[in-house]
Parts: sequence; C-alpha cells; structure tokens
Amino acid sequence: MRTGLRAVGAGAFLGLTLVACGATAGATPAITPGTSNRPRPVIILAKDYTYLPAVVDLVPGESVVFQIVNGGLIVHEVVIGTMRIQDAWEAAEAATVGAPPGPTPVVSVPPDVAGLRVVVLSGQRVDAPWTVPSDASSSGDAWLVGCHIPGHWAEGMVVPIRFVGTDGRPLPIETGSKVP
Ligand SMILES: [Cu+2]
Repeated sequence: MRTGLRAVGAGAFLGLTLVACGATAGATPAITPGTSNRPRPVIILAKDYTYLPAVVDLVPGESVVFQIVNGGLIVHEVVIGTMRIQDAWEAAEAATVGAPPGPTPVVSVPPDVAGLRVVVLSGQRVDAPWTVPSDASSSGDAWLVGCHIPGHWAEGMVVPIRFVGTDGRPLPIETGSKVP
C-alpha cells in the first residue's frame, strides 16, 4: 500500500504541461466552489498508471462534477475516498484477478466504505457529480484518488486530494491525520 505515493513523482513528470499553465506545486489560484446548481468541473485524466493532476484540489462542501478521461490503453477507475475506502475497493477487486478481457467484473463494497467509484474504459470520458463532505478536511483522514483494477494501485496509481479554501490555500489538517 505504501508504494502508492510513487505516483506523485510520476505525476509530476507527466504533469509538465500543467506546470507550464501555472499549476505549480504551491497554492492553486482562487477557487470558486461549485454549488448544486453550478457544480465546479474538475478534470481527472487517468493514464497507465497514474493520474493528472498530481494533486486534486477540492473545497469541503462544494459540489463538483469530475470529468474523468481515460487516456490510457486499458480500463481504469477513479475511487475518491479515505484509506479505509481505498482498502475496501482494493480487497473487493482483488477477487477479479485473472478475469478475462472485456467488461469489468461487477464488484461492490459496503455502503459506508463505498466513497465514489467510477470505472472508465480506454478512450472514454465519464462525468460524475459529487459533493465533497463538508467535514472532509477535519476528519483526520487523508483522502486519495486511487485505482484498484488489480495491480494498478501497486503500480502507483494514486494521487492525494488536497482540501483548500476558496483562496486556493491548503486547509489545515486536524491532528491525528493518517498519511498513507
Ligand atoms: Cu487503473
């Protein structure tokens, strides 16, 4: 599990074009939080085997619509959630190891550890609305974007979520936070 953070390095390498656009490692520009009437588009590009951007900034309580594009050659997914949620999907999908090529086998986890999961085929774009829990930054848990198609997490297909204020500055994380 701990090897997942390698993706941050790989994401930084693949994210050169983003850096050129001004999305450097520091605070992001001011964010206008999405509302239920006007969700904020958040683009996540899945590749073989990482995501862009290398850090996903979200404002607690805002409504977003993830615009998930699979620019890789194989099926990927986006699981949004804490480590508990990531672990649940990793375990559930491990059961699909050895499945033949084709439609992704149907798997599920208990609702309390479901988070948000979106499966995206190669070349496909899926838009997924989601409301960021308003207590997400104060729960003490790190949140992540991860892929649990068997073997992908181990390949480093995970990037952190950073909770930010409307000024784009990272919010303080309560003590006791668990960084995976
Ligand atoms: Cu994947």
